[in-house]
Amino acid sequence: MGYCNLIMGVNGERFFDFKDEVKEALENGRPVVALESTLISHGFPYPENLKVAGEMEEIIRRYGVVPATIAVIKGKIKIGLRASELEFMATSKDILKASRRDLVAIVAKGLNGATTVAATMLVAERAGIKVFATGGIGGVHRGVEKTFDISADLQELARTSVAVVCSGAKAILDLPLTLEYLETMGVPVIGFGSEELPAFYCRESGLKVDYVVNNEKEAVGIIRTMEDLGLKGGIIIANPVPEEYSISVEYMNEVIEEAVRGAEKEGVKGKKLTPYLLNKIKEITGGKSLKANIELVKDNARVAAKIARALKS
Ligand code: PSU
Ligand code: MN
Repeated sequence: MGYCNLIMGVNGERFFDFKDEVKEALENGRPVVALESTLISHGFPYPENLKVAGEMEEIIRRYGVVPATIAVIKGKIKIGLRASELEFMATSKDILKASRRDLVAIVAKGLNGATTVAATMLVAERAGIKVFATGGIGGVHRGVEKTFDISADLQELARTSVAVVCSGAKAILDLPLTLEYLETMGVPVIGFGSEELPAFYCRESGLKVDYVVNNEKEAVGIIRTMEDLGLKGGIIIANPVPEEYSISVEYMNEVIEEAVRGAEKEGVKGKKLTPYLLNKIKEITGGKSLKANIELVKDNARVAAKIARALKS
């Protein structure tokens, strides 16, 4: 019986491909941080996507932690991407967006999928990875009363035990409704040195988080308590974008409203909506949003690495 069977349960092994360094780290109880691939394939443009993906991994390594970027390539669930695979995810036009509901078909049909927060969480949990860094989670979309568009990330957070370090939910969402949904689902929302839920490009949103931790040790206290109480489900560790890259809420709201109007006019919806809006916002802000996005994901990688390391000590 191979390594995967031990941690994956029965019959899963043939679907997984662990990068050597990740496998070794997991076997030896060394800290690992999971990273998603939707932000590489659909979130950032090329070549920034490849650069950021590499930088996130490098930052994590600096803390003695092993990065495991998760994706599906030709039907194999990759836990840790090799350089050529990272490049493939950053450049190929042939990559589907893989959330929970897509994962099974993409694997069964041997296709390529970039994993969202939801899919990355579920794969990370299977692999025994407890900390995951990303930009922003999905959530309740503006105009939900007409579209019913609520990201599967929120349901995943309710049931999958991984701590997600992020800069809140994407600013394009309805943040008050996203918080309400998370409350209903029982997901702890913890500010990392911040009393407010960050709004992705902005440090502030005007919405309070439930609780604050001031460092990685306190974050570990929350994660361990949840585990020891036998409570299943994710935890949101909300880390605001570094001050110097933060964009003002007022300006960002105008930009987002313009982008949302564009999507309505062009009839963009469903899984195409998030990439469309992010791209539109980048255009309107003349790249300022892109810079903020890059810096916030890097900072989240840093915080996640510190938490993963502290979890092992
Ligand atoms: N944040 C970004 N870029 C992205 C995403 C988030 O800056 O591409 C992705 C994440 O992978 C998240 C997904 O899980 O968007 C949510 O998509 P949806 O709303 O379709 O569930
Ligand atoms: Mn959606």
